[in-house]
Amino acid sequence: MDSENIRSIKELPPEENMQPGTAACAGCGGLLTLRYCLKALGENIVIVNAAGCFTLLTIYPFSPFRNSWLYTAMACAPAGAQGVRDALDILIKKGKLDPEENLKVVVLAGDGSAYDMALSSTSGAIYRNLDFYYICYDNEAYGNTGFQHSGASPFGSRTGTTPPGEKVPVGSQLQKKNLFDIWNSHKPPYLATVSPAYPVDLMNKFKKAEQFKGPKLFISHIPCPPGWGFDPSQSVKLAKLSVETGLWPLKESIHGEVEHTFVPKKFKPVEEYLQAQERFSHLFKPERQEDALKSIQEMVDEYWRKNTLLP
Ligand SMILES: Cc1ncc(C[n+]2csc(CCOP(=O)(O)OP(=O)(O)O)c2C)c(N)n1
Ligand code: SF4
Repeated sequence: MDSENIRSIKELPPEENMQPGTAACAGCGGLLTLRYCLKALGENIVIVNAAGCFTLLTIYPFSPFRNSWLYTAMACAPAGAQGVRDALDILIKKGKLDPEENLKVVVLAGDGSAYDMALSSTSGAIYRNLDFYYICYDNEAYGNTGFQHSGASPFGSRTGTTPPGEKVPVGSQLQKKNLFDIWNSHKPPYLATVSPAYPVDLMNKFKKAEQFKGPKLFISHIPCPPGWGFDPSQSVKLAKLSVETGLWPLKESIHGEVEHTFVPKKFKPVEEYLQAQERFSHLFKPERQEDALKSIQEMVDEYWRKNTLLP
């Protein structure tokens, strides 16, 4: 990619590095994120894929990718990436691989892997300054196996293992982990949040990341129609709402210094986002759970106040 910033969606590279016709659900926000990421990364990459929904994209002998792809267990994609990176470096050093033919190493993982099972192996990879890209598509649950609660599931949500009931009407009582801050405390060269509803922001972040050697980390908040409970046609609208309500701040960090890359002029109420999904419907009916709704809004306001972007 050239170094000029992309200014509009019309300037996105026309090349597709992922072919249509995958086994992913219609309207999968993760698939859309991946499509944009692959436009940015090009085809000279090897994907190290932690078990999850995207395991199903490549089923021998079919693959939607133009690039190489390696499957690992949920906890160890960053360790797999280390092995691939080492092998490439050794081949280059021995003169058996032309540096021109070097591949970018890319981890692809869901939130169950990134926030929970692979947290320590990711921490180790960042600590060792492994030269790789990490893309976490965050649908806020263990999607592939029935949408069970993960460390990324938000307070008040219904998941496969936090069904709202008489004893716990709110659904999940836990707060989503702050993976951005956890990763950022390692001061990686480049870290960003992205969204499939903001492809220009996403592409420019990948362009910027390219200049850094070491870990380049991305977390994308991705709508999941079957897990969240909405019509697949509304996927991009929901991704946009999570940003417009302030729930998913678009930001980047360079060596630990954080900057927001987009701040909504006027924040929409969080309820607009919550009401559009079945997984939060119990907060509105049979009666409104005012305390829960208020605390979700307050959590968002507090974030932006802390970042001095709200009065
Ligand atoms: C140690 C371990 N436990 C359970 C599983 C079964 N499993 C396969 S995919 C998956 C869900 C992965 O969730 P996530 O990482 O969020 O990705 P998503 O399915 O949402 O794409 C699980 C639990 C596994 N592969 N390994
Ligand atoms: S379950 Fe959700 S994340 Fe998984 S493929 Fe379907 S839409 Fe995508």
